[in-house]
Amino acid sequence: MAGGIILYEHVDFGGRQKTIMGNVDFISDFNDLASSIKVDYTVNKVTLYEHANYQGRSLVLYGGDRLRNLVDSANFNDIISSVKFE
Ligand SMILES: [Ca+2]
Repeated sequence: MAGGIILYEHVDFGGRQKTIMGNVDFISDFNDLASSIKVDYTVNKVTLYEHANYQGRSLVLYGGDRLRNLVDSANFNDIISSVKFE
C-alpha cells in the first residue's frame, strides 16, 4: 500500500480490507464500513470525509498514522465515503 491507506471493516484492523491509493470521490465498494485504518508512511496527508465528493465531517491523518478504533479515537466509525490525498 505504498502511498496509500488501508481501511478495515472492524476495529483492531479486522475483517475485510480496502486499499486506496489515490483520491476517491465515492468509495462505492466500501462505503460507510471502515472501523479502523492504517496510513502508509509515505503519505503526506490524507483527509477522510463523511460523505461523497469530499463533503460532511472530515478527519485529517498523516503518514504512519494507525487508528485501531474509529469509534473511540474520532467518532468516525462506519461513515467514511470519500478520501482525498495531499
Ligand atoms: Ca458516509
